[in-house]
Amino acid sequence: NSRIAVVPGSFDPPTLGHLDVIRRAARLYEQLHVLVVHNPDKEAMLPIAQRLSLLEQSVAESDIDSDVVIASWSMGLLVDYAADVDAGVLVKGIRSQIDVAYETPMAIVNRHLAHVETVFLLPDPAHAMVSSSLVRQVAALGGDVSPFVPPAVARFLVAHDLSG
Ligand code: COD
Repeated sequence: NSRIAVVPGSFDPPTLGHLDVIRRAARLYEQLHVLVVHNPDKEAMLPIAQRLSLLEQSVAESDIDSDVVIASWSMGLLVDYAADVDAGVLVKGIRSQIDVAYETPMAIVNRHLAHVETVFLLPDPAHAMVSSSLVRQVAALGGDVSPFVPPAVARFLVAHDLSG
């Protein structure tokens, strides 16, 4: 179903760049699934349950008012989740040539595996340089992450002594 889309990511932690992609994808599709996927290539800062809770709060506190489901997936292929919820589209944000190089083979494999199309959204220039890894680094070194993350994430990082 091309009216149902999945926005997958590590969201460790969610950033304003993520929220921008979610906001714009929510305007394009009737139903959006924001999916926290464990990325085995990256060492995690936050447990999956915490990322889910921060995404819930961030979307609830934002101006996004459409049908957004927040879930996690560790049972196998991303396209298996898409099939479960009848989603025909994956939405990814593209910040740079590095993202293009990383995402292109995955998009092609996913189309072969399940006829799922991947749609790439270009970032809002205001948030184009923001990444979870940059936020983790600033937080670890005691910097102020509030310009880069939704208020709920900034509050959490400060409260847990992970920032500021
Ligand atoms: N502006 C715009 N977009 C952004 C920004 C920003 N500032 N920051 C991040 N994004 C985009 C990213 O490009 C990405 O599309 C999405 O937001 C999530 O980003 P991250 O960093 O949270 O997540 P990643 O890059 O670690 O994503 C990991 C996935 C698990 C989504 C990825 O590895 C994946 O699709 N895996 C599929 C597993 C699978 O089924 N494999 C087999 C077939 S390929």
